[in-house]
Formats: sequence, structure tokens, C-alpha cells
Amino acid sequence: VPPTEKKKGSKLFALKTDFLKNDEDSIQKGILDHVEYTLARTKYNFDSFSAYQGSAYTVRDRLIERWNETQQYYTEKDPKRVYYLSMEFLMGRSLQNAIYNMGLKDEYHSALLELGFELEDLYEEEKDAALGNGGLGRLASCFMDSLATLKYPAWGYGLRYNYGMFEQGIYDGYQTEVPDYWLVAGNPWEIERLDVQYTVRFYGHVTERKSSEGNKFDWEGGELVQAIAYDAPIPGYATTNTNNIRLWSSKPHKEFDLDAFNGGNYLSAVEAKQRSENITSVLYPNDNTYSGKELRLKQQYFFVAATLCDIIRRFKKNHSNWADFPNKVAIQLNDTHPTIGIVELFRKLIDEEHIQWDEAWQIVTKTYAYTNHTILPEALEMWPVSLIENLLPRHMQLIYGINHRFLLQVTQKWPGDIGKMRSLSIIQEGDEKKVRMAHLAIVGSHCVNGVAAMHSELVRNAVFPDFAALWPNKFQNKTNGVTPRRWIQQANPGLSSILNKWLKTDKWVTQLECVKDLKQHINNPELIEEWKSVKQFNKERLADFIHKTCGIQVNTNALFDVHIKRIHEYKRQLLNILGVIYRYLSIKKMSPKDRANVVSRVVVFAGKAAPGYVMAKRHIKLINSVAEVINNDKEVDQYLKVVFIPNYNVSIAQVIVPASDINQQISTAGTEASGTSNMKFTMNGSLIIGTLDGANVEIAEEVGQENMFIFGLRTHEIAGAREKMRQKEVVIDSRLQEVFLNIELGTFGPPEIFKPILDSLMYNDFYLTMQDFPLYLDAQAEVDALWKTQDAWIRKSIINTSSTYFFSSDRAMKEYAEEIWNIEPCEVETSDYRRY
Ligand code: 73E
Repeated sequence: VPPTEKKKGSKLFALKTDFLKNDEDSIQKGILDHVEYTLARTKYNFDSFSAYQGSAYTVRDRLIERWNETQQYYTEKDPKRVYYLSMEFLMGRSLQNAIYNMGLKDEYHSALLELGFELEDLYEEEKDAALGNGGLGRLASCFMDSLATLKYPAWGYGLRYNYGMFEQGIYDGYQTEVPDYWLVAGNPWEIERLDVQYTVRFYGHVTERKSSEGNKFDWEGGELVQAIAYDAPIPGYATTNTNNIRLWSSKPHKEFDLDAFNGGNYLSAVEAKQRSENITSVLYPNDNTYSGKELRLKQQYFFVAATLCDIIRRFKKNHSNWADFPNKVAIQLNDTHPTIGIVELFRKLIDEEHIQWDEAWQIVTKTYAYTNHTILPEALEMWPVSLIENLLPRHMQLIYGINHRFLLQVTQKWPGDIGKMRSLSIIQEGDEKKVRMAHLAIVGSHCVNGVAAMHSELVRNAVFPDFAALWPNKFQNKTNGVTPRRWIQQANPGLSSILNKWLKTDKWVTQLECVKDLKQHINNPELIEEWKSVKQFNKERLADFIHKTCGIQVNTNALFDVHIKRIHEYKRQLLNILGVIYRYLSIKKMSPKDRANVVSRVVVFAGKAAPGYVMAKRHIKLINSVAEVINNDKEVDQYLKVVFIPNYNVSIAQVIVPASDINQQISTAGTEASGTSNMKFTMNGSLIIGTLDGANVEIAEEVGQENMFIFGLRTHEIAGAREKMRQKEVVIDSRLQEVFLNIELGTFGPPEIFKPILDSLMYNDFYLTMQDFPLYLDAQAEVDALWKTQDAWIRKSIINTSSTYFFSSDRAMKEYAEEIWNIEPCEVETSDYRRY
């Protein structure tokens, strides 16, 4: 080595520990540099949005350092990694999260103050990243936060949609949808990786070639599309470990169809190219429903094809023996959406790596695990065979082969039982043959899990009992969780201070089991006073937000009753609004003396309906029409307000959840797989009024039913109740009849608008709203009664918060890591992560 080279190397080595500094001056200089050199604006005069951007870029710089260090460390140590494959990541905002997780809140706060900005105001400048519909997408993001915090070597993979979840407007009470082109102002949180690109094929044909080691299959022709990687660094809390979410964006492939060009069809050739960019254009806005569109299947395949190229490339850097693959790689399927990835890995092993069928299948099933999130029949994915045959001809051949061998196993277990074959088959026979993606996912995975204890029971015993009989050890439960960083520490600073003070530590941020110690102080009047005032502060913050967004003034001494989630018949926002109507009619009829005993309420709704879900949109209209009448009725002014907050998203949830006194989790028993907002509310000391459904059951076990308002039909009673309804044996509660009558008489606007809603109840009340109605009113009466004894209420609120350890996504991720993935933490060896 020539001396000059040596010298160069040593300088590089010295620079290796030369990280960005986190003192105020360094942060300020970073912000000003980015305003000037990244945004190309003058650093002597810039607005809040530029200040946000400049700050975001300085945070990004620090994230990149940690990201590089972490990934280099993982490469060196080569631990087994987990890849979380999800078509949705509902990330929300990133600035506050990154600053808190890196432990730089105070530094950024004072650095910005001297530049003339409040850090907290800058958070508001950021647009939410809404690449998801609801619970399933937000769960993926909470899991990513916990994986990084627990130092697990994990990557998320997903799609970089140009249009995220639509923006909801409310006009004349109706939902409108505006496309969410969230990247207009740029996205400081992503790193474009033009050096990471893969080619993905669609359509084409399969040719069989004779060869000495058996026949080979070549998938050729068709259309080629490029996948480009975009990375979002995910900082763990109080650690250098920084994981990654890699999102794929589709771009035209460079290969150009010369025939079309020479034929003088230049413009149409360009158009054909442009179409490939459509693949990652838009997030499908359906929660809990399957839409059998070809473009959606294209998204799914594009996603897994690029992802597997990437995973395999990384594996091959260190390994040449394919038998090691499942020892180094675990892949988790977030619902069936990425299930075609099972077939894609199998295809690569067989057609590209020339591994024998049985060995290849072993590798596949040891690698994959599948999480089921819903048992609603309308959400189960079943792609027509004809569609797959056309789009992915080789995959369809392999699915038939996989199914053939699987059915041999079925006949071994149940010889001659055609019924079992038919019900278990991956292919559903009929006029149109279909591929049951859930069956494919179960057959191709070593583990299948549900997302709450009750849901996992239903998955095992009600939905897939024959699979469970065939493979009893494959089925597990992994109750969902949410991250206390975002949902307590960031969303509720007042509560965080209380926890820090009374627990004498902030360890709860990563060890939520600490919060149980709060129970010792349950009767301490000082704690009760502090608890009240924090709730009051949060309610005032929400009241300001409501005033700003809806123009409605609400009384912050009222009970805040909150129902926020996707609008869906099974979630029964209808039950809530019918109850509100009853409450309104009751107040109207009361004497002034009786009114003095009425508990004032602010009923808050928020949530989006899928654009094509006509009934759900009608429910939104009903809620808004009822709100309009009630909010303009002077007589009930002090007692009742109804608010529909438009465009519900993660950042709005962060304002609503800490301000709620009760929250509604009132799905028909057996329909909500888990629910996750129930966990966020409980952490924030809001009491649940709810059915024994999903994770509510486990929350009741931890918190105690006496500290919640549980009502309604149980899961095992649902079938009987439906039968009763079909037999027309249901007697409609007289209070509900009065509500119906008022809707029909036009109290809330032209009755014909709401006729389809009432008809749906009268002719087929599938979600049993009418049978649960009286029980719901009773539960609401209990709420009112308890509210009148404020100290008793506050104690229950404290008990709720202090019983939430189990619902931390840290607990969930530990369970997945130990019981499904078999991975271990891999802590980056480094100096203090804050690096002064
Ligand atoms: O109960 C929730 C659950 O808490 C469930 O409805 C939701 O997943 C949450 C997280 O486990 C869910 N979303 C979907 N299926 N289940 C879904 C289905 C198709 C498209 C988009 C989302």
C-alpha cells in the first residue's frame, strides 16, 4: 500500500466516529444550512413551513447516521432478520416521533426558540403519511416502532402510493373524497434509492423445456415494470438501532417496444409505458373488504416480487446454502394481501435456483407466517383463477401443483372424504374458479395467528376448523398492541408528566409494566386532582380543534363520548347515533327540574367510509343531520352536542384520544377481530363502553369489568339472535320505536334519505343493532350515573391506565419474535445514542 493511500485510509477511519453534534448551535446551524442549501431559500427570512422542513432535514441527517450504523452492524453480525410485509403502513407524522425517540426534544425546542419558532407549532406543519386504511395499517407502524425500540433486526416492506388515504370532506352532511397527493411538498422522511431497482414481470407465457434434470419452465414475454426503493428510517426509542421501512414505487422499464415505435406509434408506446407507473398510484381505500380488481392484484405481486429480490440479494451476500434461508429470514404476512409472495419465493427456488420441489416447499413454509385480521366474509380474498392465469401464468401452474400435493395430505388424514377436500382446497370450484388466498397462506406458512384471544379462537374453531385439525400446532394467538411512545408519551404530555412523577421514573416508556405501580396512589387526592386537570387540559385542546375545524363550541365540563374508527355497519356507529337521538328526545321531554340532573355530553364521531360503501355513507349523513338539529336546538344547548370531525387520521387521533372520557367499542360480538383504538383509549384513561368483542375481552380481564361499561349480546348468542330476527320474533324496544318514528316524521331532515337505513334494520338487521339497543341504553345510563361521582370516575380512569401493560406493542413484538420468528435482539454497539 503506497503511503499516501494509507494516510487517506486513516483519515477516513478517524472520521468514522465524527457524528453530527446535538447541541443547540449545531442543530441551529443544520436547520439554517438546510433552509439555504436544501430548500434554496434565504436563511434570514423563512416561514414556519420552511422551519419545519429545515428541522426535518436535520433530523433526517441524524437518522441516516444511525440507519447506516445499524445496517452495517447487522451486516457484520448477520443475525436472523424478520421482514414484515404489509400493503399498508399508517405512519402519520414523523418529526415529533423522531425527535422524541432520539431523545432530542429539549435540544430542538430551545434551538428553535432562538430562531423564533415553537417546536410544537412546527409539528402541525407536517402532513400525515396515510398509506393505510385503519387498524391494520396503523398496527404495522406500531409494530415497526416496537421492533426498533426492542433492537430486533427487522425491516418493513410496503408500497409507496402516490395517493394515500383520500381526504374526507363533509358537505351538506355527506362525505366527499379528495385525492391525497401527499408528496406535493416533498417528503423529507424518505431516502430515494435509485441504486436499488428490480424488474417485475406481468402477463406473458410459460414455455416448458426438456432438460436432463427434469423439465424446466421459463416465464417469458409480457410487460416489464421497474420497482424503485424508497426507505423510511424507523428510530427505536433511546437506542442507536434504527430500522427501515422500504417502500416500492413503480416506474417504466427502460426496455422499449421497438415495433410500436417503428410502426409510428410513438405516442401510444409512451402511454403504455406510463401505465406501469399506475401500479403504485393509489391506495385502495377499502377497509375490511376485498375488491377483486386486477390493478390490486398487480400491486400485490409487484410488491412481493420486488421485496423477494431484495431479501434474497441480502441473503446471498453472506450465504450460498439455501437450507440456511429459514434460519436467516422470517417473513410475516400482514393479512393475505402479500400471500402471492409464498408462490413467488417458491417459483424462484424452483425455476431460478433449480431446487427440488419438496426441498423448496420446506424452505418456503419454514420462512413464512401469516396473520389473519378479519373473519368478515366480504374481506376474504379470492382471486379468479382466470385473472391469475393471465397476469401470472407460472404462479397459477405452481398453485395447482401446491394444491395437488396438499390435497394428497388431506386424503391421507380423511380418506375418501370429498367434502373435506372441497372445503380445504386452495381452489374453490364453481362457475368461476377462485384461489382462496387464506387457504394458500395457511398451507404455505408454518404459523397462522389471530390478533386477539377471541378472534384466534374463532379463526381456529369457526373459520378454519379442518385446517386446525390437520395442523393443530400451526395456530396461535398474538393479541395486538400499540406503541406507548406515540400514544402516551407524544400524544399526552400531561399524562406522561404524571407517570414520571408518581412512578419516579420514565422507564414506563419502554417498560409499560411499570404503570401498574400507579394503583398504589389511587386514593391520593393530589394524584386525583392532577389527573383531572390533565384531562381538562386535553379536553380544551380538543375543544379548540373542534372549534377550528367544525365551528362548533363545546362545553369542556361535559362528558366527552368518543366513537372514532372506519365507518362500517359492523362497527355500529348506527347504534350510537340512534342512542343519541333517544337521549335528545328524552331531554326535550323533561321538565326543567329533571333537566338539572342531565349529564352534559359532547358526542364525537370521526371516521371515513369506503367511497363505494353506500350504506356507510348514509350513516355519515344521518350522524351529521342529527348533529345539525341538536346543535341548533337552544333547548338542549347545555346538555348535548354532536360533532363529526372530518378527515379522521393518525394526527387527529393523537388529539382526540387523550381528551376522551368514554370511548365506544360497540361492534357486534364476533365481528371486530381485535380493535386497537380501544387499547389507546385505555392507556389514556378513557373508559370503554363496549361489547365483549375482540380485544375488549382481554381489556376487561386486565382492567376489570367493573371499570368499564360492558353490555350486549355475546358471541355465542349471535347465531340464536339472528335466527330470532329471521323468525320475526324480535320485539322492537318502545324507545327505539320512538326514535324510528321521529326519523320517519322528518325531525332530522327528509325521511326518504334515511329510509334505506331503517329498511335495512327492519328487513335484515344482520348486525343486531335492534336487539342490542336496550342493553346499550342501560349501559349509557350507568355511564351517566358514574359521571356524577367524579372521584369514583377518576379512580376508574386511573385503573384503566395502570392496567395497560399487556396492550403495548412491545409485548406483542416480543411474543412474535420468540414464538413465531425465532429472532433475537441485536443491539448496535455504540457510544451514547444522543452523542454529545
Ligand atoms: O379489528 C381490526 C384489527 O384491530 C381489524 O378489523 C383490522 O385489523 C386490525 C389490526 O389487527 C382489519 N383491517 C382489515 N382486516 N382487518 C383490512 C382488510 C382488507 C383491506 C384493508 C384492511
